[in-house]
Amino acid sequence: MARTARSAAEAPAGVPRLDLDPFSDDFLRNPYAGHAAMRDAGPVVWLERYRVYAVARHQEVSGVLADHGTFVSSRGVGLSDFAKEKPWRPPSLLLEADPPEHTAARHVVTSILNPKLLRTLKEDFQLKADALVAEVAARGEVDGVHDLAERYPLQVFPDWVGLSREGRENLLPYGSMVFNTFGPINHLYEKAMERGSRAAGWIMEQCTPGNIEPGGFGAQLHASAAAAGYTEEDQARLLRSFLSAGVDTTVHGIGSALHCLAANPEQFRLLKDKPSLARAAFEETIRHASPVQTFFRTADTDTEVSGVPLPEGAKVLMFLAAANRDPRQWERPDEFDITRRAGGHVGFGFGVHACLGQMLARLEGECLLGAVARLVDRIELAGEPEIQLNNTLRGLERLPLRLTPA
Ligand code: HEM
Ligand code: OVM
Repeated sequence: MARTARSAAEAPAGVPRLDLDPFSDDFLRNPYAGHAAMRDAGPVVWLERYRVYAVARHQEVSGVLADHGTFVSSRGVGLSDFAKEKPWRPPSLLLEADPPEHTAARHVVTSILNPKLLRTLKEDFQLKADALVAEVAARGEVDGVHDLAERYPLQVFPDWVGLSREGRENLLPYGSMVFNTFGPINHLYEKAMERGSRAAGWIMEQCTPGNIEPGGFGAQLHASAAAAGYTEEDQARLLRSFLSAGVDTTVHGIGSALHCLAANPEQFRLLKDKPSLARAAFEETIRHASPVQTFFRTADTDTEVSGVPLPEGAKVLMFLAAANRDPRQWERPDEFDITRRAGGHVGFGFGVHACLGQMLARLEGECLLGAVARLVDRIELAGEPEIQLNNTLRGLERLPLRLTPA
């Protein structure tokens, strides 16, 4: 090895070192002190435990996201480096790909998933949200996670994709597994694998062209991919992305929104006075709660971030959630304020990999919160919320609520 070359796994000189474990139960339960410690230690820090670099300020997180040529996704967006370890499933053609292959796969999707198509969904999504919220509000004491945050996406999303009615209970365990596998092989990873592997068979079956309802998004995606020359196997892998990323994320987004509104009555009052704030309330939830907390990149060449040199092969952990509460970027970052301008948050990522489903996620959030604004008079916590631990996602397992119908 050349004298000056430093392997990616060695501790670098001059970079602040922290020994916190961002995938421990304690950290995942309350990540905010750890986020602040990383932001304040420097623009780039070294996490001893996993021998990775981390960025937690808004500027550096956005910078790494923007530089997709240096900080690649094709070596995996979790802790594992696909150049050194075999991925646990065939890599995503979207999330775990780089241009030009990634660009081609994005086009397959964006040619059918665009703002115009989404406008055609709005009426149906709103009717379903209104019916569900009216029914649940009449019951009084409910679990905001099970009765609203899970039920709504689990109704509208699989119908939109065109999945079979049977087996939909596999969607959440599969998503939970996928997001846990971006972290280290800890107890969360292992438990999720155990539960999710049973779901994986059903998921892959659903992804096979021909096994899906004609006319739905899934069938359109297959047609779009086939027209672009993708094999049946790759058509299935593209649809797999949507079944991986499309449910747990919105469940956690809606659950966190309900929690924030119950915990901040003055914000709920603002929303009730002006239900058209529903979309802004959901956006602020994504900033404030960041359902997707982290993703990694891998430096594909020797490089630097804000003057800190990084060697080829370095894994960089991007704390989207910490960037979304960086006081260098936001006023009163820890406050949930549905009237703030939350634009510029990185909760849906940024750059070429920015969330492909963000318009659908916003539509779900807007419809559900709009229904709550119009059909619920009071929303109160009726017990302690319980967090659901996941190596990548932040959200609730249980949210005891008392609802008073309007
Ligand atoms: C990508 C968050 C909902 C499909 C992403 C990324 C983030 C994210 C942070 C960027 C990944 C990266 O840079 O490596 C969220 C959040 C959601 C949400 C917070 C809900 C509140 C959805 C939904 C779908 C979806 C509903 C599907 C309908 C995808 C896909 C990608 C992606 C396919 C990969 C895009 C690419 O790599 O080019 N999402 N997402 N997401 N999301 Fe979402
Ligand atoms: C994918 C995928 C999986 C998980 C998350 C995600 C947030 C994408 O298979 O493409 O985006």
